[in-house]
Amino acid sequence: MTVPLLTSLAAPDATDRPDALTVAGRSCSREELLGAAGAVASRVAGAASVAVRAEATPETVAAVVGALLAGVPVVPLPPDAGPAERAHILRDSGAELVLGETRGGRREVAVPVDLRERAAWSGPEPDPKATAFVLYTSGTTGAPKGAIIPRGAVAACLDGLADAWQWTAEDTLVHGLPLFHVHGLVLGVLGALRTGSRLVHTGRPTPEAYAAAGGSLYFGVPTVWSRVVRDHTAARALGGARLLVSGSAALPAPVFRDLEALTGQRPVERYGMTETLITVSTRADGERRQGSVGVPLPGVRTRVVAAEEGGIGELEVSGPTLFSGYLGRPEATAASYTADGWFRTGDIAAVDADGAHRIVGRASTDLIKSGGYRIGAGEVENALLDHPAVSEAAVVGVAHEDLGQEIVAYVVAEGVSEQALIDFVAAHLSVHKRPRRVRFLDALPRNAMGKPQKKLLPPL
Ligand code: MLC
Ligand code: AMP
Repeated sequence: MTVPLLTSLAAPDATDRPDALTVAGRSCSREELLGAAGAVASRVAGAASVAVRAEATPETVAAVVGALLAGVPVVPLPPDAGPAERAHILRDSGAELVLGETRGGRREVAVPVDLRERAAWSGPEPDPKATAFVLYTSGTTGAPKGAIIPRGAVAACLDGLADAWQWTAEDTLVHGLPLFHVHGLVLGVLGALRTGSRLVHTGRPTPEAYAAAGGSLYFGVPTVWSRVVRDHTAARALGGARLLVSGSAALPAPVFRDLEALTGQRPVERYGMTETLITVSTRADGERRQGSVGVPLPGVRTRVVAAEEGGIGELEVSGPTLFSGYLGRPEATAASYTADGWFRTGDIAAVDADGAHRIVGRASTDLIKSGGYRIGAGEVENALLDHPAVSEAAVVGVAHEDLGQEIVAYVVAEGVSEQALIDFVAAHLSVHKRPRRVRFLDALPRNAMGKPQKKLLPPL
């Protein structure tokens, strides 16, 4: 028999409690969650896939769990997605139902989710090869692609992390990350439901909320940790936690150092991608070295394709946590693998003599990481070009103390303000994809072939 993906829900027991799950201040027990999710499962059973408007609420968790119980692939929708991004995700995924909404659009059927409902779900556990999620993620150009994540990959990743972090039902996990990406949803929600740990989602990942939550295990993107260390009172309040985990982008050295000074413990860094889930992590009982993301999870293999042995090069990975391809894009899927079946991460890495991995950069500057979000330069450029006043656009990521990188747009445009263009992208795509600064040029620097030369853009 297949082991249930959400192990702790399979048999609610004596460890259940009224606040087993808290999201943005509202709590429920695992038994209540299972009842509400059961009602969702019976409504969506048989659908090819369902979209979930992924606001940080307990209803979102019930919607995701309900669809997973019924074996229906979940397509998380960023709640702030503008019309273009939302339409793309719904069209491209073919999701028929949108959970968590009460009003249907032209094509989709809205399905309400009610935490007070109770229904038992008795369907069989779906096959580990079945799709758990289709997660939309940006490439260097074009619209986001849907990464197909099998249930077995989720299970392998979460079991690997439970092993690496000694993560058990005794833990209380705290974070406030968005529920439409791997970090906040797969690790941050399903991880708690698989290990049986209590979950406190703080709604927003603010230092004050983290300090007040009293957890044993904390997740954050580097921007969250950089804000925590600026709030000394909040940082000191985390001193009693068992493990502070950072991921989704490189943790700056000063933030690592300040976290150790203020909390008395070094953070644990782990590395992953939407397409691979988490593949490499520092272990709770291993050495926590600044700049190191640790060792491969159980079953994961890595190799660095470098010019010389021990040198830096592109990181390639293989193993049970990998996606099964981009939805409807066989060429893009094929291009993401080497001929001998390794996934090309696009990240530049080095492996130390003791096997610890360091991520030192990205092969393409057109993939931007801002606040831990992955944003394709091409997608923002296309959005800007949709504005009638813009004739040319080039988007880059510029080093930024708080966000890691900030999105900066260089445009050729007539009669439009910087703020109007920022708001246009925020409304069209989603808020975190907006440029933080716009620079107006007479023309973009181009080479003899007419191709824009981002390296020749003037400094800010
Ligand atoms: C600002 N706002 C606007 C706006 N400008 N709204 C509309 N139009 C505009 N022009 C509003 C926003 O709606 C929001 O409102 C508020 O301003 C703050 O937005 P922000 O400035 O963008 O937030 P910021 O403070 O920069 O956010 C920092 C952050 C966030 C760390 C909280 O970047 C974040 O949550 N990052 C996590 C990303 C993540 O989970 N990545 C994991 C990917 S998976 P309001 O009302 O909402 O406050 C992965 C795999 C792995 O990478 O390895 O983990
Ligand atoms: P995403 O698809 O949003 O999950 O983004 C994946 C990318 O985030 C990876 O390809 C890396 O570039 C980056 N990333 C994730 N974790 C880390 C980390 N610990 N250190 C450096 N970069 C990271």
